[in-house]
Amino acid sequence: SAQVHASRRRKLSSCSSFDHIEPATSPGSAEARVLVINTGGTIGMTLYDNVLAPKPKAFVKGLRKLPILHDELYAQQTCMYQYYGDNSLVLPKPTPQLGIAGPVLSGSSKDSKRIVYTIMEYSPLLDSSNMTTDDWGRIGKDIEKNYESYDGFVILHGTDTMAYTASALSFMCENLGKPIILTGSQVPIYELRNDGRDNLLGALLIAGQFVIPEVGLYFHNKLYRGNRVTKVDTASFNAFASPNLAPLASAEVDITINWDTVWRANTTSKFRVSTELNRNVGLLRLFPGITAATVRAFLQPPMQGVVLETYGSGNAPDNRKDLLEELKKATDSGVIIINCTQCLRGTVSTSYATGKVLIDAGLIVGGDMTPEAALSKLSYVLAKKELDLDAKKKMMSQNLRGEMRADIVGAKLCLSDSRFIQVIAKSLSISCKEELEAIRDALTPPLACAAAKIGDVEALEALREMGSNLSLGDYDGRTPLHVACCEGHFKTVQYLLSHGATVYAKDRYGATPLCNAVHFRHKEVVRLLRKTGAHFSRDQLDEAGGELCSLAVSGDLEGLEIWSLAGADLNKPGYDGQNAIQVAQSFGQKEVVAILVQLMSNRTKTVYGD
Ligand code: ASN
Repeated sequence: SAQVHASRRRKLSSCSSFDHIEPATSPGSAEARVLVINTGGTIGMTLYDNVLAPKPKAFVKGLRKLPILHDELYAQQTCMYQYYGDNSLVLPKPTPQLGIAGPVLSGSSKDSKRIVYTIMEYSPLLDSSNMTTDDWGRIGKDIEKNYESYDGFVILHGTDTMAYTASALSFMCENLGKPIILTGSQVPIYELRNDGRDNLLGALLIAGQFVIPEVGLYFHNKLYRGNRVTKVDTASFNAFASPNLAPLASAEVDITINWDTVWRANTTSKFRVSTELNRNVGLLRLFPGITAATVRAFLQPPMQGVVLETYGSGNAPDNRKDLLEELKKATDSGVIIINCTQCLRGTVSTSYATGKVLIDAGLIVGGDMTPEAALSKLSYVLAKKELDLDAKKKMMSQNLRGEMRADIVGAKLCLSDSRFIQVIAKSLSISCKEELEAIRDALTPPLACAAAKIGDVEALEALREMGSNLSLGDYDGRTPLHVACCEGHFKTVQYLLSHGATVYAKDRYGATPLCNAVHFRHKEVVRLLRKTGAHFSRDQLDEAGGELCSLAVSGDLEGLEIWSLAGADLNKPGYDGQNAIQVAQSFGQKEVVAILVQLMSNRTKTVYGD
C-alpha cells in the first residue's frame, strides 16, 4: 500500500502528461473522501413484477456509467481503485468559475477538491418501511468505525422513514465533528427522469467540501437539519419540509451555507455513537372523542416514553377528567410524556387553559420539536442507564442537537452595539443589516486570528457576542484554532473548542490544527486536540514514516514523542522501507531506540488498557 500510495502521489502531483488533472500539492489537499452507506430506498430500486424493490449489487456499476457522478479517466490515471478499492468512485472536477458562495470557512474551499467516494452497500437493501432501531445502530457503528478515514458521510435511505433515521442519528452521534448527510429519491436513479442523481451529487458535494458537523438531510436542492424534517409529499421531488428551521444550505447557482444556523458540539470530547436505544416508546395522536380506555391501553407497561400529539399550541380537552387522569397516572408511575403539536409549524406554549391541564398532568413541553425528533430523542434518553428519571426528564426538555428552539437567555449583544464595526460601517456609509453583517463576516477572521495569536480570550468572546462565527477561516482557510495551536495557547484552544471551532478545519495547504500543534511542538495542545477527536489523515499517516526516520537520525527525542502523541504509527517505514527504530540502530542512536521502544510499549498499554 505504501508503494501504491507513493505512485499515486506522483501521478497526482506530476500532472504534465495528463493535462486534465489539476496540479495538486498532495492527495490530502486535492481530494476529499466521503463514505456512502447504501441502506436501500427508491434511489436504487427497479421494477419487479410491476412493484418497486431494491436491486442488490447494482448501484456501483450503475454509477460508473454516469459521467456526472464518476470520472473513470481520473480514476485510472491516479490508480484510484488500487488505493481506495473497487467500490470507489470519483466526481468530475467542477468548472472553477462556478464557485461556492459565501465566506471561506474552515474546510470549505473555492479550490474545488475532487470528491472520492466509496460505497458500502448493506445486505439486504431495505425499503425504509422495514427499518428498525437495530438498523439505526448498524449505521451508527459503521460511521464510528470509519470516522477517521473520511471527511464526510452520505447515507442513502428510503424517504418513507428518513426523517426518523435522521433524527435518531442526530442524537446517537455524540460530539459530532463531520457531516453526515442522509439522502435518497422519489424516482430510481436508473430512470430517465429522476431526482436521485441530483440528490446524491448535492449530498456528496456538501459532505466533501464543508465541515458542517451535523446530521443533515439533503433533498431537492436543500440541506436540512436532520431532526427538523418531516416527509410532507408522497409524489413531489420536494418531498421534505423543515417547518420550524430554515435550511442549513441551499444549492442553487452557488451552494450557500447558512453558517449562523449550523449547530456545533461545543465540547472537548471525542466523537462517539451511542447505539443503546429504548424501544418502549410510542406516538399517540389526540382526536376528538378519543376514549380513556384507548389512552389507558396505550400507556400500559412496558411503555416508558410517549409523544402525545396535541391540538394547536399544545392543547387537550380540559373538560375530560377521565383522559387527564389516565395521563397523570402514567406520569406518576414514571412514564415520560412529551407534549408536541399536531400542527406542521409552530411551537407548544402554555397560553391556553387547555394546555395548562397537560402540565398539571405531568407532561413535558416539547416546544417546536417534530414528533419524529421527540420520539427518537425519548428512545435515546430513556436508554441512558446512568441517569435517574428526573435527569432524563430534564434532558428531554433541553435542546441537545438543535432539535428545538433554545430559550433565549439574555439577548445577544447586537451587531449595532459594536463600536468598531459601527465606525467602519459609518465611514463606508452602510446602514442596512445585511451589509453590516457582510462587513462583520469579512472582518471577523483576521480579527479573531489576531486575538488567537496573542491568546486574548476576552477579545474572542467580544467577537462572539457580536454574533461572529469563530470558525471562519481567513483567505488561506486558516482559522483562529490553527493560529492558537501554532502558538500553543492552551486556554485559547480550549475556549475555541468549547465555542464551536472544528478540529477538522483544513487550510488551503491541507494543514489541520493538529498538524500545526505538532509542527510547533505544543504537547499539551496536541493532547487536547487528540482528546477532542483530531487525527492525521491517511495520507499524513503514510507520510509520517519519512519524518519519523529523519527525527530518529537527528536524535530528536522530543519530536518523536510529539509525533507519537499525535497518533503517528512508529513502525511506519520511510522512503527506503526502513522504520525509525531500524534507522536509529544503523546510525547508533541508542537513546532514540530506547525511547521508541518505550513509546511503542506505552501505546500498546493504552490501546489494550493494561
Ligand atoms: N418506499 C420507499 C422507501 O422509503 C420510498 C422512497 O424511497 N422514495 O424506501
